[in-house]
Amino acid sequence: MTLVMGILNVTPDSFSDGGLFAEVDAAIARGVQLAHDGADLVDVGGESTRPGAARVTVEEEQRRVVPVIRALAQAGVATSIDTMNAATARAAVEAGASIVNDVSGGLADDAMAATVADLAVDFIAMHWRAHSTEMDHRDEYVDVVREVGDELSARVDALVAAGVAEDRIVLDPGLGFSKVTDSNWPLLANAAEWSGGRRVLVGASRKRFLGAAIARDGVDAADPTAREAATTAVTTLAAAAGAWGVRVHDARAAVDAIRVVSAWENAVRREG
Ligand code: PMM
Repeated sequence: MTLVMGILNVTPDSFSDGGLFAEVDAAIARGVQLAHDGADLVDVGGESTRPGAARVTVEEEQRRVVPVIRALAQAGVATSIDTMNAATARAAVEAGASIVNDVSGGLADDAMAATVADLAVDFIAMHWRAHSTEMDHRDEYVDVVREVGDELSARVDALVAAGVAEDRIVLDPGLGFSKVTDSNWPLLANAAEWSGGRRVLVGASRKRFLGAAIARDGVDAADPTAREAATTAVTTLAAAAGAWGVRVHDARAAVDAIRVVSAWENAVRREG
């Protein structure tokens, strides 16, 4: 069955009210809640990758995520680390994370591939062209499915050359990353083509392209929380298409959708 990865961003705009400890405590509570809601895994990130977001230092990133991962591990909650930094990936795995999720697929930090090979954990390689400040200008494709497939396949080759076991690699189309609106749908609809049969993670939750699809009178397409039903529709279709996992804010809704897909599939009459 498709796995549910619950999103836990420890990325406050400022620590001015409450400070880092309050932020970390709130994040731990949220992670436990996600697991309680049925998330198989909680994806902990300390650096915002929103369009236009500035980068944080590796030290600051680790101050945010490491205590959260350690506390969740103690609470029996499985985690992945959402980072582009090899040093943070290592610190997070040492604190208990079991998967490294890199939105740059190893491109942002030259040390990532060798670090993941050494850590011997699963690696989520997302399709990525540029950092958040410039990614919206890199939505340039003639054939998005073929180009994303080729660029991901080049990442797989580089990772394997650095010693990462091929079956440790999960591919992700990077919805919303250098893909403004229309570029996202062909990737969702043709995952078998660009993934070359590898495990696929889909991260559509509350993203802008869903807002564009549901926009009409009475719907605030700019409000991310108005995109929940659309997110669940994508989860349903991704699960039916055999996705390995979905990365979502609302774990309960995703689990419900995946259970429905499973009940439906179990009821299909097969010959023989
Ligand atoms: N999206 C975001 C952050 N990390 N990781 C993977 N593997 N796939 C994604 O699509 C992805 C990600 C940005 O979304 P958020 O700001 O809602 O966390």
